[in-house]
Amino acid sequence: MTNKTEEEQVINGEHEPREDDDEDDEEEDGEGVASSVVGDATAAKKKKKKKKKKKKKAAATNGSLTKGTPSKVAQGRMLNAGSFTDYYLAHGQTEPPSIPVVNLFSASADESGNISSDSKSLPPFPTGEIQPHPLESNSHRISSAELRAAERLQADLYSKLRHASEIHRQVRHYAQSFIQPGIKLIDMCERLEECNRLLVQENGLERGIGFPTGCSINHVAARTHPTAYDDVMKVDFGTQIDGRIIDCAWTVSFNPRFDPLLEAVKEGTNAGIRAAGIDVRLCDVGESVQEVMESYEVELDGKMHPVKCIRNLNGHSIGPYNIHGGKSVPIVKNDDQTKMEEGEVFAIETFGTTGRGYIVEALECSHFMKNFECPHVPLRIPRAKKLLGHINKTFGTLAFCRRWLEREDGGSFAVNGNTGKQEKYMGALKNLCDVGIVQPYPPLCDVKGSYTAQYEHTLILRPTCKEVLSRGDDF
Ligand code: HZT
Ligand code: MN
Ligand code: MN
Repeated sequence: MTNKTEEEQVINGEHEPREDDDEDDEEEDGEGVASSVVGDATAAKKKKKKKKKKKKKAAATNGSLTKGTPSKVAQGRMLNAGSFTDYYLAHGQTEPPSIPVVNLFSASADESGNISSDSKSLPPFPTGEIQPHPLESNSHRISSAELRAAERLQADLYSKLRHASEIHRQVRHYAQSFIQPGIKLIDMCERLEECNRLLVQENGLERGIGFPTGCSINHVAARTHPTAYDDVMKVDFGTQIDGRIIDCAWTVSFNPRFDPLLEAVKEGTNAGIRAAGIDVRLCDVGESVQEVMESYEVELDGKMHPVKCIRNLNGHSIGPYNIHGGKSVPIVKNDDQTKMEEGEVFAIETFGTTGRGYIVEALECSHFMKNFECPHVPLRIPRAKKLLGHINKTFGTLAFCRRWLEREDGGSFAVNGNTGKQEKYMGALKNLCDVGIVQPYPPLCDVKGSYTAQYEHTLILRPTCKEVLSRGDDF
């Protein structure tokens, strides 16, 4: 595992993605492979004959369980002119959005089922999409009065997750209205994050942005920052209320030639969501994703490309203030027998590619996060001590990026006012990474010239059902 700050990566010339990677050398490519991804358990089985499958160029969208119907919905260009107006009107929001979502909805019932008196007039935060737990052994759950009673004790948790989800939907609706060909990506991220801060009523660790906005182009699958405009862009952002993080992402493209790629990945994610549930083995989720996603192909410049799952990327469980709660959800067939459990929150995210289906860490690193199980290391270097103090109070164990450190508020106005800006912090950041307190999360790249897409939703495995918290009418 590489554990280098961006300074080192530039010195070592690792800021350029490798171009010599190909199908033949990929398995021994240990160096530069993300530490945050599962090992390639499929390597051995990979060579077995591929099931002959009918490839689809397009199929049903919008989470429909029916497959095989050609889609008439343009992928990645989700809004028609004026459509966001209707969405906001329906929810009492302004256009552009300006009202904190807490003023439009209320926390719903408490554990006794009572609505608190100060919020009688407001509807509860909208519930996500409800799906039954998939296994036969759990079919009783959906109608169990006992389990429903157990859920009432979790009303406060669900309310926070739904609150964060509604903010995510409104922020992304706004983003979808202003993302246009030619937009400067740095402006896109800042507008999106500004809206996120406003609707969540940013208040330091209590409420805020969940992690830095990912804005990753073409062969770069995740975690990059805006640098240039091109064709297939993944937008990945989060919102957190009291440490309860909603992690949700979609893909934007303006050229319809990429529609089959986007649809393959959207349906791959939907297949993963359908497969998820209490007692379900993680390997079975991966297999469901792969089955659906790899049934698609995409034609680019007269050449057919099979859509491949990026096999060393995965979804993950989410804990309070912990974006990676400990379990990884594979997106290919593998042998992980670990089961999903009642009460767990998962980000189901899948990535598809026209490339080799395997990513490496490359390019300059902009995303960082404290190790959740952080070693206690006495720091002697004053700058490192000061930066760690800033990170602790501003982000805690939430992810952050260099762009936030360089803001006047250092990442949170509520915490730092206008005097949070970090100066000459690079050496200190490298020091914190070297001693293992902070982990760098460099961009994840497939081969140059390839195109990758991503869709991601956050769900919770409630006792009676699975709730797809971040589901919207967009994806
Ligand atoms: C890490 C650092 C961040 C978590 C997934 C992810 C964006 O790739 C399975 C285990 C933000 C998030 C994360 F700055 N990662 N979801 N959305 N990134 S991850 C991962 O590190 S996948 C861990
Ligand atoms: Mn994400
Ligand atoms: Mn995620």
